[in-house]
Amino acid sequence: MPKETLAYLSLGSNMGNKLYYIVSAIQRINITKGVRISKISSFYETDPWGVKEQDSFYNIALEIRTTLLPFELLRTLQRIEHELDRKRELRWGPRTIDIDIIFYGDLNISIEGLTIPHLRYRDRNFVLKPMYEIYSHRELLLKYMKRDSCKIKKVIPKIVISSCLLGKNCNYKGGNNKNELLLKLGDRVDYILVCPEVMGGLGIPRTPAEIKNNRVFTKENIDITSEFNKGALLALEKAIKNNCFLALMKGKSPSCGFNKIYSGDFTGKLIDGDGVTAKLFIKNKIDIISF
Ligand code: PH2
Ligand code: MG
Ligand code: MG
Repeated sequence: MPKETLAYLSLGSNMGNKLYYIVSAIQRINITKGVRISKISSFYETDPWGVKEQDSFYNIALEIRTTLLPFELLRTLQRIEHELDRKRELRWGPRTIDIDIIFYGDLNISIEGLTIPHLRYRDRNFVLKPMYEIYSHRELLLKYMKRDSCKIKKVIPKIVISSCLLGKNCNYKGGNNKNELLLKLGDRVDYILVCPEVMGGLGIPRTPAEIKNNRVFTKENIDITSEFNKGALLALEKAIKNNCFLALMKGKSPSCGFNKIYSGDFTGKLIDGDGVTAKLFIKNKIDIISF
């Protein structure tokens, strides 16, 4: 086993659905081989630093434990930025997602394209403040914080989530699909829990269901499309009431699945498509991240 190094990352977004980009980056970092997220800071809404004429940012910091070498980590983070629509344009200008390495163990290097510790972290409260929550030598950060007068405000974003992902026993088997990363994120966000199938009146446990020709059938071939439609509408209503534009949804499911769902033959095969609630969310401009 190669040794794990403690590293700190700063994430920022100020284009499109900022919350979607930040949480997507968290998910992608966490599923990277050789990287696991050990701490997540609060979310901060921050005044633009550097170039003033742009939208405000969302910023957070992460503590990770990684077996990747610094340049491997850098390349991984750049790949994730690229996957999340990052275009290299104006310096300090608008971006969908920026993922910077602040510390990597106690390494000090400056080579082409990579300086660790980050060259400007000491001048930036949008890096220091989130880091302060999760860094063990916090006094070190405190003395720099006074230099920067840019406004920065802690926020607790509201995010819709499939209840089963938080460990609620509401899936069709009567079990759950608990996700440790999402439980950890729960300290920093306000989750709006939905289980569209239960909201639509179906029981726990229940007969498995899949989508065929745009309708939902149980394995016993009973059409339960109306229950799924009802649950989807109630889930949408809850999202809208709470002003949510991001949903973390259980993958492959006939209600919550996004991009991939089961084929309708009960063989375990996946096809391109969306669950009933996922489809309604997309139509109503609620972005989905699939877990
Ligand atoms: N990133 C920049 C430039 N300015 N300002 C804030 N508030 N947050 C950022 O993440 C940020 C910035 C370039 O990386
Ligand atoms: Mg940056
Ligand atoms: Mg960067």
